[in-house]
Amino acid sequence: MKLCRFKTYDAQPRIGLIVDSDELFDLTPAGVTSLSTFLEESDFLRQLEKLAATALPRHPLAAVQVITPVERQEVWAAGVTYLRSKKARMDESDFSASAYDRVYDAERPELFFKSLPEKVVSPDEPVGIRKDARWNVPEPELALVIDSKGQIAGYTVGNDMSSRDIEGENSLYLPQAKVYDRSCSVGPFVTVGVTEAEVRNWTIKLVIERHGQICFEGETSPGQLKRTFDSLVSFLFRSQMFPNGVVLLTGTGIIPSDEFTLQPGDAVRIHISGVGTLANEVVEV
Ligand code: DO4
Ligand code: MG
Repeated sequence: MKLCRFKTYDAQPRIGLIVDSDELFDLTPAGVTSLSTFLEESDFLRQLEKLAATALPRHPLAAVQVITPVERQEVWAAGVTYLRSKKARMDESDFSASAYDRVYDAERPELFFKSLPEKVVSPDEPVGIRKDARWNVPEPELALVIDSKGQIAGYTVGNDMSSRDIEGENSLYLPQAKVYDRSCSVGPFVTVGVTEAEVRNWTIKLVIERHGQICFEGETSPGQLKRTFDSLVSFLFRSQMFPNGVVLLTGTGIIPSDEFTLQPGDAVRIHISGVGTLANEVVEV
């Protein structure tokens, strides 16, 4: 089952249950007004089954604006969780190569703060590349939607936009390479009621179009992720509370070749087979 946040003419965010690929049920009249609060409830899956059999208003998906499922959660990210990412970081940086090599094998993962909730970019809104960077890429990542108790409630799509030249120059510049205006997009749907084993069989695809032509495409699978989801979550929750829950991007396994950099106007599409497609155009910020 998939959930989303959406807006109609009244511009108030509403909560939707995706019925099929074309339509959603509006859960708001049934009292579901906050996605993260609903996902805190231990029996939310049972409630969803009942709600799916209730007469609720339906909307064609094409007639609503789907917005990011992130409400009040911080967004964090894991790095160097795929072999492809370790290789790319070591290639881009003489300075920090051994740090990336070590963290890939270490017990403690790399975890970094990515975005305040209010700065998260919704599907179909522009993501940013920094004016002062010359080597920019999207990072297509499976995102875990985690409740305040540290339980994984669902899965969505994240884009960890990154400036590789800034990151490669000095690892102390990582926050500037990763955190700037429009650097994090999350959505469109949250898939619930699936196991980690099922999610590991999904595919993640990245397609970048420039002037209507595909200029990069790549594919991986969460099955290639070196760490378990629970181990990432348990490190994130060590000595830290998330009263509103948290969204964790789990790292990228798709990195364009070193000659590639994004340009303003590029269209980025990240498709995760069990969730849907997160699409954003690129602007300079
Ligand atoms: O330190 C580098 C961050 C790597 C990252 O964001 C990733 O592997 O996805
Ligand atoms: Mg990343």
